[in-house]
Amino acid sequence: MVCISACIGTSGDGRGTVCSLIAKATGGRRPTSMVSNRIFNSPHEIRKADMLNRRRFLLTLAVGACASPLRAQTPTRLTHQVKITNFAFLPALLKVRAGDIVEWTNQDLVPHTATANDHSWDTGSLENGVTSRIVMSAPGTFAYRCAFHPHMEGVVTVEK
Ligand SMILES: [Cu+2]
Repeated sequence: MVCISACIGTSGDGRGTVCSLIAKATGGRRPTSMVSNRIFNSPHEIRKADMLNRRRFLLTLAVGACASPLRAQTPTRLTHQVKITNFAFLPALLKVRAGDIVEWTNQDLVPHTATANDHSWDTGSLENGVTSRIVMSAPGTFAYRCAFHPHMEGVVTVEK
């Protein structure tokens, strides 16, 4: 339904980008030429035919716009999992895309953290079995460690 509303505003002249694309896809038919050349007996009949055509047009619009590649380009946000086990981050090196989520789960009996060395993010103290999620919105290379056990190190690389 979002697909329809994006185009209704310009359906009058058919000059909107999406509208003209759809007009081409539907054989050049535009909303303005929706009432065909047949003779109508009353204004009521014209209105009825117009509405039917309009409905058919919107249906075409919805199907066409929703199936367009524009929709497929929507980036997908991925979730990456890092286990904290035996005083180590697994995997220690992680490559993600900006907007992705990294999830740390502590499987050790003692608490750990995943704390960026530049302090741009921090899971805080994670008890055994606890998971913390961080959205990696800023691109860059982030070395991190456990605040309690600094020898525990990892790197998250965030690509644009
Ligand atoms: Cu630790």
